[in-house]
Amino acid sequence: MSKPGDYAAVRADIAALLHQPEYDDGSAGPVLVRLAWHSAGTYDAATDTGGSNGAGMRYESEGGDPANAGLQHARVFLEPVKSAHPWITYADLWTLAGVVAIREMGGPDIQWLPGRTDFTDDSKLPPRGRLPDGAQGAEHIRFIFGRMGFSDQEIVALSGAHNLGRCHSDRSGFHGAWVSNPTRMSNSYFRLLTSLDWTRKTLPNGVEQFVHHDDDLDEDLMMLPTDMALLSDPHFAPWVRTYAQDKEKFFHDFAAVFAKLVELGIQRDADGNITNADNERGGYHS
Ligand code: DDH
Repeated sequence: MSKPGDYAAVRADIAALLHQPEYDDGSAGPVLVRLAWHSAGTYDAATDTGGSNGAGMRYESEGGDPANAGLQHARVFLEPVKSAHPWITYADLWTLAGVVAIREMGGPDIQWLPGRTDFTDDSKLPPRGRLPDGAQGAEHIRFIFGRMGFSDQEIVALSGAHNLGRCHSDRSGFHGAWVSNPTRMSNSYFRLLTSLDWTRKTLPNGVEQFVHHDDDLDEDLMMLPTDMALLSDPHFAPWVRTYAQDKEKFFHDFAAVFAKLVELGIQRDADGNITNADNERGGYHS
């Protein structure tokens, strides 16, 4: 067991588990990033509920939300890290794992601070339905991320996470990866979104997505309807083009907005200590 507070040791163990030859594209990284994002993306600024504190996905009401289908894989990957460092909370571990995975996959360094607590029951979990639905359009995206307090630019920067990982028919119903090298962080997602031709396709399960076929690739590339909406919306599209042209700017903005994401629902004093992590804060009661 490491010394409590030895986050470098936790980071090293997270980095060491990313290589998973039998899983997806060979890396646990993308699903860990999604776990971090879904743990935080329930935040509602108006009521100050949801967010990365609490690790609510350990409970059925949040963990069993269809929007979180498949994230048990991420939590199982992290269980040995939790056993080796039992002093870290799940809420800290899940957010830290996302940050470490992004860096290890060639992405930017993202500021991360510890101190989240784990709820000890399910009384303060956010209601289901706060995470985005890939079948929708720009209005829905702005509603969901506006609720968390993100601007149009921040929404587009965050969406660049789809440079990583893939959709699974048995999880979301969508199928395929956005880029051909989905375990390497870059701005390919934006470049492909702006430069390739995308055709609407109805999958055998009735789900509609967009695909690009290339004879040289093993499988079609894909975009969700929400990804395409970034390109058709007049306020999102300029940022898509900016990030397609400027990887450094994308990495810079992505690092800032992902750091903001994993802090949603967390209040800190000047020393960085969390002031509202005591399970007693006014929260949502289901
Ligand atoms: Fe996402 N995402 N996401 N996403 N996401 C999926 C996979 C991954 C939406 C829908 C889906 C973000 C925003 C949105 C990642 C990170 C982030 C899947 C496929 C769907 C569907 C799930 C599956 O079948 O396994 C929608 C809609 C939005 C939206 O903005 C409107 C954001 C903001 C992030 C982030 O990290 C900041 C990652 C990584 C994956 C790949 C997961 C994997 O297992 O691989």
